[in-house]
Amino acid sequence: MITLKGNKAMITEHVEGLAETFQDGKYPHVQHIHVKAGGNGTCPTASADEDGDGIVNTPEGGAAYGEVSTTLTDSGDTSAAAAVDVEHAGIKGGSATYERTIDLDDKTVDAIKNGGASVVVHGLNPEDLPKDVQDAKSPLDDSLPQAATAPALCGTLADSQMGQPPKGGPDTGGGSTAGTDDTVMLASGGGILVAAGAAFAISRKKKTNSAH
Ligand SMILES: [Cu+2]
Repeated sequence: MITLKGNKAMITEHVEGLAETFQDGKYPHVQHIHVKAGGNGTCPTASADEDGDGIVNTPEGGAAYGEVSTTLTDSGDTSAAAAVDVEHAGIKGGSATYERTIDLDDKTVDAIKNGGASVVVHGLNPEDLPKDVQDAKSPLDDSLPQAATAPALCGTLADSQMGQPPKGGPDTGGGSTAGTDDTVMLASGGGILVAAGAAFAISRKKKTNSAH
């Protein structure tokens, strides 16, 4: 949930069920607000897997959710320049609560109001992936494995009345498809706009397990 007052955004987020560990530490899940030019941000479904390797990687997902506009880091830089800063990843480990108040640029604020903004949490568990997919480098940063930057959760933000969470909730079963039909679109007064979205796991092409 993001509460907007002008360009100030109070972000509260809870995630669970993501990959827990990476090497010896907590898995760094980078996360962003993505902005789709022209609005109509959505979350990719498994059909976005153009190269057929079994996962939706970040460029493949971009057709649905657009480019990184804001990086939801744990501290410091929140610009797109910090997109793959795993050291300051906003989510560390499989379950976490993220709370931070940051300033957004005008483009991002407009996109949130216009339905063009989605929150994407990245980082799949390599052990869930086929060997060749495990070994592939990230298309964003070849010092990182592809799994680290592939999207794991995605939710499109929509206007929501104060205190009204989106209807429904994340599918607790494996292999759910991305969707935005759980959001509510209601005007709110007083200059505060609450944008909320429940994120859905981006399913693997083959529903062999709960990929997150
Ligand atoms: Cu992202």
